[in-house]
Amino acid sequence: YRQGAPALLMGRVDLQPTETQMKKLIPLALLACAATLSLPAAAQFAKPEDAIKYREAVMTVQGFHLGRLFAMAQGKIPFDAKVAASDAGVLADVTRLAWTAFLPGTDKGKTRAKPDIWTEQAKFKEAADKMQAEVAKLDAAAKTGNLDNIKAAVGPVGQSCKACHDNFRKD
Ligand code: ASC
Repeated sequence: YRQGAPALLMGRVDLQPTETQMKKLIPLALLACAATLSLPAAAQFAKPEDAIKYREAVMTVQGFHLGRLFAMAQGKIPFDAKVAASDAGVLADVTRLAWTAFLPGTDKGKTRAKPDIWTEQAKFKEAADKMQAEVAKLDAAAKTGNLDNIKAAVGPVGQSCKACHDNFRKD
């Protein structure tokens, strides 16, 4: 900022000093991320309720962005290619998050999570992987900017959500 701002004030658009500073920070930022990811998952949640709240928040965000893609695919709201691409990109990122929050012991209390998540772990992981694979296809479809491609890809994502909910969520 200190080096970049005067350059801007002098009418130059060269932001190289700021970029250089940013680049120096990248390895540090990556280290910080890696350190966080390598912590035991449990250390990220002080209480079981926190893990439950976290995964429900992730589901809410997923539902919002998928819901908007469905609304566009079904013609309920106008199609906006940029919004659709952004929604699918958000989904591709956010659908990675909930899994660390399905900790053993978090099937108790205010949750609709079924014990099967922990007793049928391979099946649960398979459902999770399927959903993420379908989301990856939706992301690729949305990046084409073509509504027909999105229409074809959004259904299988919804089905993969539903399959997991049917098997692993209490109603
Ligand atoms: C959604 C959403 C889900 C799935 C599921 C599909 O938009 O929030 O959980 O699709 O309802 O059947």
